[in-house]
Amino acid sequence: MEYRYILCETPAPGVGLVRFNRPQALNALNPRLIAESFAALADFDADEEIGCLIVTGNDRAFAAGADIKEMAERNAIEMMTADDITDWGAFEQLRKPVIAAVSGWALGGGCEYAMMCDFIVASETARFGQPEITLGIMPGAGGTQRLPRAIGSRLALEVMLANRHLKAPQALQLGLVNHVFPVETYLAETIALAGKIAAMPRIAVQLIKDAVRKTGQMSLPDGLDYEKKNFYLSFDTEDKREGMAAFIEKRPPQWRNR
Ligand code: DAK
Repeated sequence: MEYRYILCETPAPGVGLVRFNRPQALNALNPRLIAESFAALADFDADEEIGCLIVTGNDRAFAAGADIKEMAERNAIEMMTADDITDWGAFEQLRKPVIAAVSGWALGGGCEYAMMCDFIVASETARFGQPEITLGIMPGAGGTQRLPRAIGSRLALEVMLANRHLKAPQALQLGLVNHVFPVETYLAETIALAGKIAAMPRIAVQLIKDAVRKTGQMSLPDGLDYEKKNFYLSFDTEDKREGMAAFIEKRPPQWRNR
């Protein structure tokens, strides 16, 4: 696939970075941009050299939502049948961790995209919001489900009903984002963090991500069962043997990702 609205790079060993690149429209998410970003993430996910993924925008905007100009003339059936903000569920299939590096606007579908990622690193200028109500619609890519789970339903409702924006410091306090850094360094910090994750034994990384993502989908007993199966699986890796041998022999482990 040739990319028009995204850029891809590997800014550090093991790190695959996808950058939204429609700066003149504050990275408004049109169907092609979404499809391109999912395709690029899937490619990095399948790439043996890559251990951790980053999605970012630019300093002014992560993404100011789905493209309003493209949605303006659409009715319900057209939205439903166009299959155009493709299958956001495809994101769930990614096995490797995905970090959103967010600066500036993360509104509507932009906020939802960031929340789909495994976690978020923000710049001091990041602003999160779900302003769909001001357009006469409602969030449709996970906002009503993921935001309440992240910050509680009372505040999430105010964000969605009164178009309240969450600035970076509050997002940090609420646990919506993991870190806030100055705008000059947030991306470098995210890349460093992604590099650290990419240097961990990859099968264990994926088993952990897989188990944690089940938390919202299973009861605690089922989740504990699921965790235990992944835990036992991790004992069948070469990295388990290497990690424990390295500890006992007091030397750094040499991961083989097998
Ligand atoms: N769509 C299209 N263009 C956008 C845009 C958007 N969401 N946001 C900004 N732009 C464009 C502006 O039109 C402007 O273009 P020109 O007029 O220069 O051609 C350019 O980006 C710069 O924007 P502003 O001039 O407005 O910049 P300001 O700094 O003054 O304001 C702002 C920044 C972020 C406060 C403002 O641009 C704004 O309010 N933007 C709209 C935010 C918004 O309402 N977002 C929610 C969109 S609805 C789906 C699931 C989910 C969704 C869709 C489908 N399915 C399951 C199929 C999601 C829906 C949404 O996200």
